[in-house]
Amino acid sequence: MEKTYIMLKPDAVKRKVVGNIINRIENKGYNITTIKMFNLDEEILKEHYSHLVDMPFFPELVSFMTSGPVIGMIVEGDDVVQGMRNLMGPTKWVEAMPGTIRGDFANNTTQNLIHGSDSVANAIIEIERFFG
Ligand code: DAT
Ligand code: MG
Repeated sequence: MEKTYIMLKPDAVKRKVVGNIINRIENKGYNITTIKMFNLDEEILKEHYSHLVDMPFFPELVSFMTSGPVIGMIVEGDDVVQGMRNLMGPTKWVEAMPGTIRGDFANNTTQNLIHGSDSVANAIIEIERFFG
């Protein structure tokens, strides 16, 4: 069964929409097999967002992602990597259609509520990074 790494970001926790987002994942029929709440630091974010460290918004991204706890999950299902990306909606909130998580809740590109692995290969790396 395919696995993906999902992380509910600090805004999802602060806004109390964790239950709503988990409902969507469960309603879709995916299985949450592991879940934990924890805090990120700059070191792990430089790894996790290594493709973005040179972007002008990286300091803002670190500041946001360390502003409160996140909820990390392993989610399993057929084609779950692409399926979760579909449920999330695209990175930019303004491009995310209503009905998607980002489309329904985000009004800012950095504070977009949820992370999901973008490929099966990255899912394996991210699950190892956050769950060891
Ligand atoms: P995704 O989270 O959809 O996989 P990504 O990996 O390109 O997108 O970027 C990781 C996070 O960085 C993204 O969820 C929010 C932030 N980010 C990306 N591009 C941004 C931008 N142009 N301005 C502000 N924040 C951005
Ligand atoms: Mg990404």
